[in-house]
Amino acid sequence: QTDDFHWDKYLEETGSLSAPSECFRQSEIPPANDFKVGMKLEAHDPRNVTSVCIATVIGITGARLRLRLDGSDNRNDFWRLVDSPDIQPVGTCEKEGDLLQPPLGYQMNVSSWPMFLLRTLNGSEMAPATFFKEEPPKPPLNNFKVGMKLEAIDKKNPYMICPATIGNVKGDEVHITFDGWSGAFDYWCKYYSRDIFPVGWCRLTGDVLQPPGKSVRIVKNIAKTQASSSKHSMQSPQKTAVILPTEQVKKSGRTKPPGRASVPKKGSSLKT
Ligand code: MLZ
Repeated sequence: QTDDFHWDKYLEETGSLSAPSECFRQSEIPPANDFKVGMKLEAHDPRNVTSVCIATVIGITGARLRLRLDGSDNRNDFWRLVDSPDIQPVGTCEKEGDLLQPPLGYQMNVSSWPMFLLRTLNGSEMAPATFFKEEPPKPPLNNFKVGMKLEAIDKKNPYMICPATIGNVKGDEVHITFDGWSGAFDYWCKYYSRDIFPVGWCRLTGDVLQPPGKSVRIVKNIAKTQASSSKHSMQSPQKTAVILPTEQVKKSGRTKPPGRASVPKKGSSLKT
């Protein structure tokens, strides 16, 4: 990675604050990731959450596992934290009197499932129970404020954790806006979502933090031009953002340029 992104510098440059770690449903000290590639475990099928399947650890990234359901294809991999309630040691399902299910999109005839299961588990390395960590508790209240910085999973590219800003807060939900990406990847989630992390999470876990996109929001500070009619200096970046191309846009050799890397035409929407 050529871009080297540093939160300290970035927070200073953008004059912003990071969301306190108590706001998140994450351990203050990230859980250790002891899993190894090839280990098997039980996981809820992300496409059919009521069924529990056998999954194989395909990759390790920070405190997360890249998982693939046994009997499924390689186009539906998913990522889970080692303290996710969606994963458990092999044998848990049976102990609870349930049956392991074939994944949605099981590639063979269902009649072959029991034998497939037997074969896939036979001689495989199963992740020990001690590797699975307990999910941290929900913080009691939504303490996020507009403008706070954080690290968040890009749901369209779930292997990516990216710098983000709280764009809006409504009840127990927060609007996650990705820095430098003009809205295309933004989403609403619960304040206690497991997909959002405090600033510094990736550095602590060894996961990869993507640099912000190149589409820079120039935020007009209304508070500066209109004396001080408002008590709140923290302005929602969404409302006054004008997106301009930066030097890096010209330099970068991206295959897909970030959307709207130009001053939008009058009447055109900033949201992508
Ligand atoms: N392939 C895409 C990734 C965009 C990721 C944005 N994350 C907020 C691109 O480079 O355009």
